[in-house]
Amino acid sequence: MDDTIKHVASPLARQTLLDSDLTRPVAGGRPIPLLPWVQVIKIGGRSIMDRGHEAILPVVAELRALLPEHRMLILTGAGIRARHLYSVGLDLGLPVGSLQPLAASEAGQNGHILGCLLAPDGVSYIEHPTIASQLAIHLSAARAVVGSGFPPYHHHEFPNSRIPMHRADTGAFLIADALGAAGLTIVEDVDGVYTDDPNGPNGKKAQLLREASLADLAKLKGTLPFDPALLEVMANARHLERVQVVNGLVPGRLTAALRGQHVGSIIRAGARPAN
Ligand code: GWN
Ligand code: ATP
Repeated sequence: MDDTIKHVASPLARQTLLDSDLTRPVAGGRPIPLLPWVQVIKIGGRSIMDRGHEAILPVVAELRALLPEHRMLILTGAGIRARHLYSVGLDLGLPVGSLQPLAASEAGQNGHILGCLLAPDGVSYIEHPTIASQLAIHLSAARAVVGSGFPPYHHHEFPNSRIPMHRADTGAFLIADALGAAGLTIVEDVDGVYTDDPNGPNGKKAQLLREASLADLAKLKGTLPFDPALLEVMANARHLERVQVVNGLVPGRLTAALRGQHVGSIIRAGARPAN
């Protein structure tokens, strides 16, 4: 009898995937950028959307004016409704994996609102599965789309804390880096990242960091204006070398940031080849 067993030649076939010395020759190349022309913009849930028309309409006007210049994936954060949900859910003892999708749906609601306002310009809200597999065709048909910034971890959310650690800032970075996007701009209600919360008790002493590395931010003792998990995913970036945090309440800042100007805080990410 001939040997009918088929052998599939693979450099990884006989090796543990945990040994980076063995995987590096195969996995060490930089991945291809899928959509190198797309600009990803994260609009704050609490900092912009919760403020209603006074904050939202000028941002919508800027996004509208940017359409001829850029193709954009606009992602929204969750805001105050998610915070209320966390407090009710935690009081009831819900696990983090149940809170994650509930909070994510609030980010989606804010995206639906923004999508409605930009609908006359051909912009629609598109669903997570559509972002995952049909983003290119949608961005070929329209200059921009809106989506939820939350990553869909659902019940797979890491149980490192009772509050979901992967929120809209982290989700926006994960998708922007996975796509090899042209940039990520995080739109908030402050001029950038300060040495301490400018609206907190020590706010008067807080200084704006025009530029910061991940190591600089790790040294800060206070809070940050984005999910702490963002720092961890930025340290493992494959494409994005920087993120800019800008004040969306000041007209023109978002536009300037997308034109490559330094108008907020630039945080340098750790893009490096895969291993
Ligand atoms: O519902 O606003 O997508 O784009 O993380 O999952 O919790 O879902 O569990 O395509 O798949 O609420 O229903 O909801 O925000 O996430 O979407 O209207 O399965 O378009 O059905 O990955 O929008 O929603 O909340 O983003 O962030 O139906 Mo919503 Mo969100 Mo819609 Mo989406 Mo989650 Mo879907 Mo999903 Mo769920
Ligand atoms: P979400 O999208 O999750 O709803 P958001 O991105 O809209 O949230 P916040 O999470 O409220 O916004 O973050 C912005 C706020 O963070 C600012 O209004 C500011 O008061 C606060 N903040 C805390 N620490 C800092 C810091 N070091 N530098 C700047 N702002 C900070």
